[in-house]
Amino acid sequence: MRIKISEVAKMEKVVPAIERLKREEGEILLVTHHNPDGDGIGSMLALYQFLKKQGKNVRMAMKDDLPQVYDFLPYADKIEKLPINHKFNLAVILDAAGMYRADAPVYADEYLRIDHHIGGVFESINDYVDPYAPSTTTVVGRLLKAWDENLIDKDIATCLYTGLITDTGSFKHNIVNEEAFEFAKYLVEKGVDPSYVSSMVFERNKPQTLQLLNKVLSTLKMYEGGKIASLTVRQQFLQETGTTEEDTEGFVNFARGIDGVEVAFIMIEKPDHQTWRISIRGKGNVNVQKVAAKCGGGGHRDAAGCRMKGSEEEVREKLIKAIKEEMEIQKETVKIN
Ligand SMILES: [Mn+2]
Repeated sequence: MRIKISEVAKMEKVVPAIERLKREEGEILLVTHHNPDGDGIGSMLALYQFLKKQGKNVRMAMKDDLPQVYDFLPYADKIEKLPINHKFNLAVILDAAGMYRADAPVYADEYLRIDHHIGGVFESINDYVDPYAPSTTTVVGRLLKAWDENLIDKDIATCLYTGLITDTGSFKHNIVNEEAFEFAKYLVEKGVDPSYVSSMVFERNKPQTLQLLNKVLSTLKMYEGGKIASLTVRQQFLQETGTTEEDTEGFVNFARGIDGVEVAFIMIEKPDHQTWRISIRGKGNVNVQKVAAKCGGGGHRDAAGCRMKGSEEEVREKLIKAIKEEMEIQKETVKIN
């Protein structure tokens, strides 16, 4: 099911999330998930600027450092580090299945979730979550438009657009719908320069990142007659090339892009040598959100992730087993239909 732009346009003007933010006279903290991406950061920065214009007392924070590719975004230098040893009146978690995804304590009287992930934690009756939205910035965009469209300027639009292109893989993923393009058009009308944003986000690789990619591509393994592809990032690769986990962003797409591959994943070894961060990508046939959920993670139909403990071989085997199970379920569903 895809949400039609006409349905969005009809969205009621009284939105609980907006009403809650309007009412808040105290201190507001905006946060996003750890290992932050363009959608989480873009959502936070856009809402921050808008709330400032509304005269609100607002701050932003996240657990990790700002990935360098987002340093061009307006007000990115204002993002603080979690945890903040202070109790806020209201804390808003953006682009995450719950406050727990901040991966650090967040102290507030009340919590609010604005997001587009499937399922997740109910933080308050004012939560605004739409799993059919192409990005959290699309959800934030709807809120800001319904609140006061005139306050959306080029800076806010640029932050919203960044989330839109990063979460949709530049309009390539299954989550892309009519609203994604309508929203992009709207943001360009507000002054966004699409070519500038794309080159800032996607074309600032360091030579070392390509050296790392070279090593990671050599770990490619194929399973199930070429339907599953895996890549591995070992700590040793990062050390040898002087890179960090952040530099592996997008690598999984090389495996996803192989002809015949239905599910691709990348396993990234953490410094403790026993924890792995896994990103799983699908092409529409297999629901990778369900695969990630089996391993304690979450995400979307075509892009999901989880964390697992164990040796490289153990973790890879568990993942392949979970993917094969989901492929079987898919086959059964096709037969019934
Ligand atoms: Mn997102």
